[in-house]
Amino acid sequence: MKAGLLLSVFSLIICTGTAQAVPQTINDNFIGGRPNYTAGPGTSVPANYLNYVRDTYRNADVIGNPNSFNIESMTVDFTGTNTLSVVINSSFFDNIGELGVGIGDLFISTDGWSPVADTRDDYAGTGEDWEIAVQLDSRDSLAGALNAYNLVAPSVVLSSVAAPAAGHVAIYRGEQEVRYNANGESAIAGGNWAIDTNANTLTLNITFNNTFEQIGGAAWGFHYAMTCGNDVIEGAASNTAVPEPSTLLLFGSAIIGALPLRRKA
Ligand SMILES: [Ca+2]
Ligand SMILES: [Ca+2]
Ligand SMILES: [Ca+2]
Ligand SMILES: [Ca+2]
Repeated sequence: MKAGLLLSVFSLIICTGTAQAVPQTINDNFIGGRPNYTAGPGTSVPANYLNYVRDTYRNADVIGNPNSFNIESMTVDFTGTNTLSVVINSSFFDNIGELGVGIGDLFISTDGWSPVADTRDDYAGTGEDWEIAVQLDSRDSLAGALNAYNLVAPSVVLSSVAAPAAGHVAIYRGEQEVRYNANGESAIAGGNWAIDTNANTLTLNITFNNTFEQIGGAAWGFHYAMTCGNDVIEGAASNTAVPEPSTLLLFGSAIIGALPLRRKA
């Protein structure tokens, strides 16, 4: 007896079981509170002008020209157990220095992100507390080193603008965390940053001394604004690595040929 020929072909593909970091994009849905103004020298403003400014700009995601100040998004990528890259997309990165406005530092929460439900009421005194500040060096250039610190309140710089010319008023979003000037704190992370004026991005590469697990929970929060706070972005990202699809088996069976059974008498 000769059995029919049955040829079964199967292939086996085994993916590595290592976890894979997935970049997480935070879109700018955060407005932030406390529009404010600075009057030029000798400029008088009507009584209750601050209330007028706050009412007028309460719904404004961007105060001023969006082509100069709009922040679009932030992409957070936990690329290892202690390395993190953050890319911020903003038209501002092609307009640095306009009206005296400079690039900001990055603020991180290591225990989640809980903004005021109506973010129009969220400013430095409300919403999430930031545990870590990432301070850029050489802020007047387009690239440099950076250090991160466990945040202490006195080192936080809030949003402001330079006084405009006499007879003018500059409106901005006040009371937002924009920079950090460490004063003797020990760095908990180092790294580098760079602006790309074609892509309109600021990229921060941050390497922590300890692992994310040692530093905080799985859910983190992020906050960024230029020094005037004219647009502010906040959002959440998880440092829990996403496991790749577990061992993946692919069976491809192919019957190459089957001959009819023949029996000997
Ligand atoms: Ca925006
Ligand atoms: Ca926090
Ligand atoms: Ca806040
Ligand atoms: Ca915003």
